Amino acid sequence: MKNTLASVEAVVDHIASETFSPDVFKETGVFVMRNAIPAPVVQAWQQEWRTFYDAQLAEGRDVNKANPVALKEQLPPKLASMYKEPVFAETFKQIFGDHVALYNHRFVIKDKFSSNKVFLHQDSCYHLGNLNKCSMFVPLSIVNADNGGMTFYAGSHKLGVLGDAGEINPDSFDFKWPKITPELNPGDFVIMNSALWHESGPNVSGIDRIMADTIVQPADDPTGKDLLCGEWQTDIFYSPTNYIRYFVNSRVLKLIKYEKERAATAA
Ligand SMILES: O=C(O)CCC(=O)C(=O)O
Ligand SMILES: [Fe+2]
Repeated sequence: MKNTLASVEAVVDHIASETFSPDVFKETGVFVMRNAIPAPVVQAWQQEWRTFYDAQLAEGRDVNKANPVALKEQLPPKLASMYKEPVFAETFKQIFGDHVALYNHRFVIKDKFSSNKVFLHQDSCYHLGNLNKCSMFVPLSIVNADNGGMTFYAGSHKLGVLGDAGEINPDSFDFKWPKITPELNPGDFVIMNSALWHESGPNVSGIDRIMADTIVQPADDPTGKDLLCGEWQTDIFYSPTNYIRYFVNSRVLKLIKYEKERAATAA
């Protein structure tokens, strides 16, 4: 039984463990690693976050209009290099093999400036390079349904990329994926296939939900930024930043053009 809804349902209760299971992850597209990061390491990150937040964010920040939860401000060095903690490479080797690279590292937070829900989507349609990517979400706060914890549609990565970018309508399919909203504590982390559908509710408890969101991929992808382990398997590199420059004409360029025309007409 492979690549069916039943094969997802058979393992969905094994989605969280202190030991990573590549077989479960293959079926579900999501896995929760429990107590995986050494406590002193997590405490140092939490301390760094508090100092950074109080000094630079608490009084107001430049909320990202395209994606309010995605923090725009430059992270301090200790938080910018979190992905180098060895447990991450050890886990991702089991998915991607010996050579693992970084695609992107950022924070996604729900504080008083970005407490709203995030609509159901998959991330792959926003990525450059190869589609064989995973996110890891590393909480520095508690995470639950009340402070906007993420919900994952286990198995939905099996459908691959749906052809457009935006809010998915789960009712447009004649099957339903099991939904899970894991409670997380600092020290845990979540691994998610980038094609997996996910969403999150509003933060109604008022306890800030703080997570790093790191995207990793095999080291043969030319969009890699740094190595987690192994060696580069490509000699060609290019940057995903400001990707519209790679097009003469495109959907995004058309939207920009239409928006400019609309603004000019309205004026
Ligand atoms: O922070 C969240 O709840 C979800 C963020 C997310 O999925 C994204 O930015 O792609
Ligand atoms: Fe996402």
